[in-house]
Amino acid sequence: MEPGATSRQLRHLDKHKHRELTFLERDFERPKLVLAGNPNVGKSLIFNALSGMNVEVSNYPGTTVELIKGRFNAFDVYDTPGVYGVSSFNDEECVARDIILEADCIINVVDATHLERDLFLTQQLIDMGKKIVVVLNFMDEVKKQNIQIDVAVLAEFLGVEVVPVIAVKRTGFDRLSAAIEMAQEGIQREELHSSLHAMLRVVGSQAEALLVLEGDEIVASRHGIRPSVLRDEIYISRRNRVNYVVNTVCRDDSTHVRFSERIGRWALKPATGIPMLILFLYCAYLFVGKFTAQTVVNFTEKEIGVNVWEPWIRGLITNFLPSTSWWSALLVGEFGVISMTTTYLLFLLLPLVLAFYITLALMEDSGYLPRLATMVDRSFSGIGLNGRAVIPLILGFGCVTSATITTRLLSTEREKTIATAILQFVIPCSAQIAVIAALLAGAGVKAMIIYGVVIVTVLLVLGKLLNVVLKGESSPLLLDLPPMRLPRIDNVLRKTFFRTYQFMKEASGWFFIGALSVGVAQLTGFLGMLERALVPVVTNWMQLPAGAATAFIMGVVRRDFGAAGLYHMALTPMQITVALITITLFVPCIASLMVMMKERGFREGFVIWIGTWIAAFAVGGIVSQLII
Ligand SMILES: Nc1nc2c(ncn2[C@@H]2O[C@H](COP(=O)(O)OP(=O)(O)OP(=O)(O)O)[C@@H](O)[C@H]2O)c(=O)[nH]1
Ligand SMILES: [Mg+2]
Repeated sequence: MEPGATSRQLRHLDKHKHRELTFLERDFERPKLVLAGNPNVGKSLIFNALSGMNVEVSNYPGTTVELIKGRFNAFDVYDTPGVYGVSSFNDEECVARDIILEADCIINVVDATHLERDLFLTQQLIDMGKKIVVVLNFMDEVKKQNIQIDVAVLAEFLGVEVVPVIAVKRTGFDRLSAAIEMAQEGIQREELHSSLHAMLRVVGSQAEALLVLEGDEIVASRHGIRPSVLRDEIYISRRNRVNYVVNTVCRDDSTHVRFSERIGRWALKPATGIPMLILFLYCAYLFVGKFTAQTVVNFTEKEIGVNVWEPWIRGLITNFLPSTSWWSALLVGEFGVISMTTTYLLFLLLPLVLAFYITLALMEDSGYLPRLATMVDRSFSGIGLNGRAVIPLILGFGCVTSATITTRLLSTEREKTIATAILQFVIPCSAQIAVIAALLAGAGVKAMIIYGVVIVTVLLVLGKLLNVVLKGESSPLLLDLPPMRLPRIDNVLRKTFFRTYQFMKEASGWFFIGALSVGVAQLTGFLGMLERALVPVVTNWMQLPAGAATAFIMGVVRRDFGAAGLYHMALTPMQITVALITITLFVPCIASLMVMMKERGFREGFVIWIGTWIAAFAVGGIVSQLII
């Protein structure tokens, strides 16, 4: 059975064969329209327009890491990860390769400002004998940069429809439907004919025949044959053909270096890049840490949550239930499922998560994030990673769960393991940061410094350790730098809205479950028992009040929930430091544990999970013995 969407559909079919069989069979037969192109060329934006869905769009290569399926007219339309060619060198390519092989029609999205780079894939798709439509995107940039492209001649050279569009403005999309109807095989190069025909007889499909000729081991092994050694020869002649086409149809009249390009270069050089990074972090701190976490949250949490919402809902509930009853304790008591959870979710977490995602979207869409990756690349090699890892690690400060998924954009399993472990051990998520920042601000500068030093030390030791223990070494950074652009407000807002919505949706359930279980545990006396069991560790070893055990137990459900539990305890600044270090290093929330198990497998996920328990209590205790 072929991997990719088909096998998933078949599995699905298998699982549900008792019901909806006919519906699924029809579903299975729908023709496949596949969006394919280099990374960061606007595939997902076009996919959203066609399917009416809302997949993530960002100004960095590697935004899409798996297949996404939607509907467009009579087609199943697929968004794919960006690739420079159809081959099997990395995970993204394998995902894209299989769906491209199965495609009935391909929309090849091309960045018109990078024709030389992008048409290589176009020509390969044509050589594969696929029906394609070329979508020439970024025509706004083409105009701005004074590049002249003769679209009609390009279409003639390729032998397929070429549709110029500006995906961000949805200009040119009206021609797309008609072009898809007229999709056809392009002009294949004659020099390939004889070898292709010979291979075609063996493997039965022209597309696969080409890949075998190009030395694709996976496709060759599917047919039980050895891959050919013609790759270099085919690549060179394809490159020559593309250069010839581009030289004929395209004239680049741009003379001056644009300001955005200059900023892009400054961001890369340490002399200018480091001050830019500091300025950026300072602005982010002003916006997230000061304006949102203090001004906004003070208002929403205290004025709305504690002063208005909680008394109101408590009054309402106690109208129906006596205030001393079990029910009212569960609903509006200390860990009230309705009172405390709602205040915490809506009036504390929501503004912070919104602010964080706005900052992140601005970073992504401006093209700054990959530049940051390039700049920090060297310092990451010591912990077995390359600069690419800055993307999941920074995303982790938003939500460790979704960041764990983006570790897929790292090239090797080894790097994915290291980055996942770092995320789960040391990176606090946005909700947790808020509580940590507020508590540390109250505890003073010494507490902040100790906290920072300990966490960074654990990060470095963990990275170094894994770098030594795991076989292999860090791979070089291969990142195509997107141009710096002014972020589009509509995309920033759309992304922020959807991510925040997803986050809140995912978080709320766990918060309610957490509050409910803690509430029940408290009422049944189970909490007291657990606390007593943890007390020797918490009081003797970590020198914290016995109540901190409750916070740690809540942290098993959600780390930030645990941190929030420390909020109302009477702790000395050094106790706060120890408690925060422990809760930061402590087990990830259940949602991210699930995602980690899914991404890294049960065994590895479980080892990391147990590791966080040990590290949290060991490091917390050692620090406590040293400073309290
Ligand atoms: N100026 C301009 N920007 C565009 C255009 N089309 C896409 N973009 C921007 O290009 C970036 C990449 O868009 P995506 O849709 O995420 O690209 P993708 O091909 O799906 O990228 P990967 O999933 O990483 O392969 C985003 O910042 C878009 O806003 C366009 O026509 N003009
Ligand atoms: Mg994409």
